[in-house]
Amino acid sequence: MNVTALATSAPPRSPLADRLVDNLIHRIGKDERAALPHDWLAATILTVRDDIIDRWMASTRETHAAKSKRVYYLSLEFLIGRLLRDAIANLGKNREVSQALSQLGVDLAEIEEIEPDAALGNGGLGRLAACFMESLATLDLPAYGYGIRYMNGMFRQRIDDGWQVELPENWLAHGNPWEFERRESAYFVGFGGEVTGNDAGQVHWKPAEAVEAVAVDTPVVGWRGKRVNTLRLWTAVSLDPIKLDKFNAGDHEGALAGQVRAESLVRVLYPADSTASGQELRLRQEYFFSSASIQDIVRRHIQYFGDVRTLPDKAAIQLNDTHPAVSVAELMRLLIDHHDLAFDEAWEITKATFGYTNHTLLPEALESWPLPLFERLLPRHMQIVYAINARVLREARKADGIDDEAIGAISLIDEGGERRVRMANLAFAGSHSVNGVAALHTDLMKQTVFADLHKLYPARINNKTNGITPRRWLFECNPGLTHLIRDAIGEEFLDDAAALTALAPFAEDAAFRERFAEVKRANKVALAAHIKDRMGLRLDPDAIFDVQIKRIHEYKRQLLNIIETVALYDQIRSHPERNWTPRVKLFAGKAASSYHNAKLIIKLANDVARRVNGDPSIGKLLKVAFLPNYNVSLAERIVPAADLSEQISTAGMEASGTGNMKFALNGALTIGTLDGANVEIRDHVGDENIIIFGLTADEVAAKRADGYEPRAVIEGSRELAQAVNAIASGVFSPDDPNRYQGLMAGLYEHDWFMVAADFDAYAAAQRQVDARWADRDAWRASAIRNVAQVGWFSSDRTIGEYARDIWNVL
Ligand code: 26Q
Repeated sequence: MNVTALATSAPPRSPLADRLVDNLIHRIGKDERAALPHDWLAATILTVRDDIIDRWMASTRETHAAKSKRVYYLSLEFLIGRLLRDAIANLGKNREVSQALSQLGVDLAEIEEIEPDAALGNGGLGRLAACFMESLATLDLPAYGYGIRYMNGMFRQRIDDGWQVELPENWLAHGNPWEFERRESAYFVGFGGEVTGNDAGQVHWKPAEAVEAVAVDTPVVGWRGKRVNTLRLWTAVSLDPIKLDKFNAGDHEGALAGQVRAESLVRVLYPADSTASGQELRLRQEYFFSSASIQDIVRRHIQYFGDVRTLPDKAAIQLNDTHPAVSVAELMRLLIDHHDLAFDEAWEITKATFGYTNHTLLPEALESWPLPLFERLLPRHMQIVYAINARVLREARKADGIDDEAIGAISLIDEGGERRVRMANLAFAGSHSVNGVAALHTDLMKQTVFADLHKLYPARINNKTNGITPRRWLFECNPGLTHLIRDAIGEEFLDDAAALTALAPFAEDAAFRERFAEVKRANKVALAAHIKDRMGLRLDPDAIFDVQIKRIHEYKRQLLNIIETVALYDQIRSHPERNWTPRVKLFAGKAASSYHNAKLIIKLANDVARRVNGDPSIGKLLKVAFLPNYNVSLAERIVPAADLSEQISTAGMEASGTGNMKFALNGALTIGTLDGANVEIRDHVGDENIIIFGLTADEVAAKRADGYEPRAVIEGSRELAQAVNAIASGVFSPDDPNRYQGLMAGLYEHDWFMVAADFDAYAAAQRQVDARWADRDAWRASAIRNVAQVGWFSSDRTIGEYARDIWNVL
């Protein structure tokens, strides 16, 4: 080698860099010079995936050898987001991968950014399923997630002139290197048709149509790569392949009709949250994935253990809300019709196998299906539901203190008006455990929706307060804070989030507070740069970043926040001489496409933003932004940069909330009502480190019962009346002055969500926030105490409780 060659040669490549290039060439078909960022992303995923596969197979072998009980998490939603950073971090290969890529002139952070955000879910329930999958692998529990491989996930949101526009999402456009199609794991799923019986009492269901469900597997890596579990998502294939006779006769559409029909099952996620949209296709989706999953579980059990009667000893199936509740009838069908068990024995096995998690008490979100639809689509399951109902109602008749009214509430069939199948009652009856997702929510389940079922089966309802994975929601999204914590208290918290309590004394350490503030400021600067880049809006990183990001829903009360923002704007203009605290109000979230008021609230946030941001008399004191297309990746940017977390639902309506936990873990203070998990967050961080306001759930119920009169409340509050009237009269919508008249009239006329009732308390709490912010040391100390005290809200803790109390796998 001559001197010139020596001088210009690149540093030697690591073995990993060589593997990356090898994958780029042989699996992507590009050389280094031709590779685009997407090619590098795919090559990196394939390279990391190779390491994962070895552990994946080892995990499966171990489970098999130990004859372990398996956990099955059935969910119509898995909001997993991007997977590369998570996989690299959990394998502990951050430095190795980024160095190898940089030897190839590629920036890891840049390619991570172009990975599509897998949004196979709407919101909290779907994200919870994703956190649970990660914690199951972390706790080394053999577990499978079962769901649907939607071709189009949650819609992309564009904001056009302030209005939400829904665009199709296309996460599979560049292929998906994470997934493995398993053609051999395929099942028939039938719909409709007829049920016949013979003299021996055997029942035969002959469906009118059928599709094939094919498994597509994605590995889920636990912390430190200990275990790799499987997320098995079903896709649909037509049973009659392309009809060549039709195709040759020129009927191209007819030839493909079967595949198109099958594909419609997995085409798109229902973009509804907290409402049950009663479309037939939704019920078809629910049965499609339930049937395939239950068939797969039973097949695996027989293969490994031989006898279907030992199923509850070796399988625990958790129903994520009622969306998979038809699984109860499906397992009964398989046990009775295919495995020749008697009803009673099948019923005991079924109950011992299933657990059901409830995520909402909102009546409009409780799933029920018109009986004629259910019967037409699933005639055999309808018979089984009737048989289950007969059994449950017999037990109810025998029990003490259950009157006719209670019988009506316990029945799986709603007889009030058009008859409907109640999926929550089916799930409740078919499970040995029914859990709520926060302490308050579980109490309310016992008192309201499930009061009579609870009386009949008093040992069934239990609480499992939600959690979040600290890997994604601290280590990966906030490396600055993670390093700071590690410097202060060592590494134990990396494996046990509860060990974060060791950070508490550092709230009293002035030097630590200073470093903590620097980390937060850097996160705010980064978010501000992102917003400047995307929206052209300049934000002051020294202002309070006050954040409300979640699905847009009236019960979550974005409207309360916006009205208070308007009131504050008014106050600042009227009293510019006062010592106002600079604030940035950040909103993000999607509205269900059919939810008129939610979409109007998005428009209002944008109208207020335009007006406030363009008012020179306000300057830096107040800025408002609605960030488009909220998703997991955007949350990962926003959460670490927040100072104040808005958790302001009408008390009794938010089952838990999990965003509240993410913010507290990243050192934001919560302003919130005593709703959902806020109650337990307060218990952990202490009253002095959270700002609680407003009516309690009991007070809300009492006010409703007493006849609430919002008009009097609005007229009794000058600030509120002024803000509401300004919005109603078109101050923020000069192009269409009547735009918000209806929305504001709703507040005067009924105010279902008690915005007016809580307004003054909320506004006062916000001024308390200002006062606290003024004492920056005290604020930072509170923020540090939040970080220190919310390790309990790790999904590892939650999954540990499910494993011990419900699944019996610990
Ligand atoms: C039902 C039928 C038809 C179409 C759609 C639906 C549907 C889909 C999704 C109904 C509800 C959902 C989602 C509910 C949800 O996300 N609930 C949230 O669950 C979180 C995890 O437990 C809680 O923290 C939140 O409080 C709760 O709102």
